[in-house]
Amino acid sequence: MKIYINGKFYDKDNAKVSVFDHGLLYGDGVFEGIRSYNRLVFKLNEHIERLFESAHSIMLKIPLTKEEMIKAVIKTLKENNLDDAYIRLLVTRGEGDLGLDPRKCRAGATIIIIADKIALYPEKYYKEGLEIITVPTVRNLPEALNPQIKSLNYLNNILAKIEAANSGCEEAIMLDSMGYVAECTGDNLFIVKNKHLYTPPQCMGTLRGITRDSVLEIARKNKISAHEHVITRHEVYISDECFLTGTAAEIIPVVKVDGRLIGEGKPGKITLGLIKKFKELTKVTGVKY
Ligand code: PXG
Repeated sequence: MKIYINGKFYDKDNAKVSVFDHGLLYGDGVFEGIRSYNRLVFKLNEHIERLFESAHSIMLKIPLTKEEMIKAVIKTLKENNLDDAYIRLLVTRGEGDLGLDPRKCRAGATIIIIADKIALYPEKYYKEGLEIITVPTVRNLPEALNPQIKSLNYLNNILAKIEAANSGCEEAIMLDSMGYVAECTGDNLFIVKNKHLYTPPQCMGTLRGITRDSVLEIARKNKISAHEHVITRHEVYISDECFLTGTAAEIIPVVKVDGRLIGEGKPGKITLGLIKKFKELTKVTGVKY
């Protein structure tokens, strides 16, 4: 495996950053998780756009242009010769001192790109569906650390993941401070009711997921009415179908929430149709390498 750090490639054992990097000391940085299928990078421009938006919001200057960043991702993929890959792109605040003041990070940002293979959940869950629960840890307040910023500080989500694991579940529903469904720890949530698709709007402490947007696009193209609407736990419990979306997870059906069976307790028809269309889309769209 060849890992890109600030323009150079390193083997896994030699790919290292300073212990004074503020990405490590404070989670001060931003990231993206991207996938390629069949030598096509899915929604690369959208991921780069979101990375630069996250960086702009936290006043982190990325020392590459968007075009240069795209080239760096493509170069890393070519170097690793993977047909299907998961790409983790990180920009940290860089090396500073032990104080949290980012102005001390004089050397500028560190850019790291790792391309590898991952399957987020065991294959059986894609066929049979996941059981998930709502956890006590609420999603970060947009007024504090906006979930739209894909920052390296993922403790909010990790705490929720721990709570899910403690209850024997793979994923957790996180609510916003008002008690509405925000999202899961690394995925967006959708429900289907009476053939209509619903997902929480991005202002509800929800990341505007790129897979989420692809699903909304596929739904609208296939004449499935799709709505960005606030969702309560009750509405999830009484939904006909439920599924999660994310670059790492792709689209995964949910069949049980907080002990309540969803629909007939197996992956729903609309969910399976969307999975099929999403797979078709990933095979033919993207930036080639
Ligand atoms: N919500 C959150 C909080 C996320 O982190 C998504 C939704 C889905 O967004 P995309 O754009 O990917 O459709 C994410 C992204 C992991 C992992 O290892 C998960 C994500 C990113 C990086 C790693 O579980 N999910």
